[in-house]
Amino acid sequence: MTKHTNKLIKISKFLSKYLRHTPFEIGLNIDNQGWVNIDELLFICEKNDFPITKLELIEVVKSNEKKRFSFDETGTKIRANQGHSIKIDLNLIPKTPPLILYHGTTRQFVNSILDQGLLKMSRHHVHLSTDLETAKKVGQRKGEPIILIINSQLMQKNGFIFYCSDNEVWLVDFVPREYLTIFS
Ligand code: HQG
Repeated sequence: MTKHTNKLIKISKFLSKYLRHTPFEIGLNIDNQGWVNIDELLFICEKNDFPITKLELIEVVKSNEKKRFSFDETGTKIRANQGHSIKIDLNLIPKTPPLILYHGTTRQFVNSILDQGLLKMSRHHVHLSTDLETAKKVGQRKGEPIILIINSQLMQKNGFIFYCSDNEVWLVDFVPREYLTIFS
């Protein structure tokens, strides 16, 4: 991995932490829709011994493989597209999901999930994907991956509301166990 790629990954991790979870830890002002002023962010990064240039920030937003971040239409603010644990309102609009969705998890959680259903834990929503590959990658982060199939069509029919973030992550409050099947 080149030094440059390595830096971009570090920036992405830094932004994920502070734009989703702990902005106040470094004194970052975040509005109720998750937006942070870019100049203020760059200033605060510098103050916290993590200097970033505007060009690097633009490159991270553009090249991020999961499109984790967006600039606003004025180009003066940035936010994470999903994954927050702090209370913000992304103004998500309910959307009809595909017939099925996937959730990647780890073997150690499976019994509990099949018992309690899928819970959002510390995030705002349960995160689901349209493709197996993404689910597998998510599951692999914490151990042996297990993929669950969610009968999203039936859930929607039964009144559950689905949202889709700007970076195509499907979101729902809760998935009761009766809508879950183990894929692998
Ligand atoms: C598990 C990454 C026991 C759930 C990814 C997961 C994703 C249960 C963990 C995004 C449970 C929560 C989110 C239950 C759920 N009993 N365990 N009843 N219900 N769980 O990190 O979905 O790279 O909050 O299976 O790509 O893993 O950060 O959620 O393992 O899109 O952009 O509880 O984070 O995106 O873990 O990952 P997380 P997640 P980024």
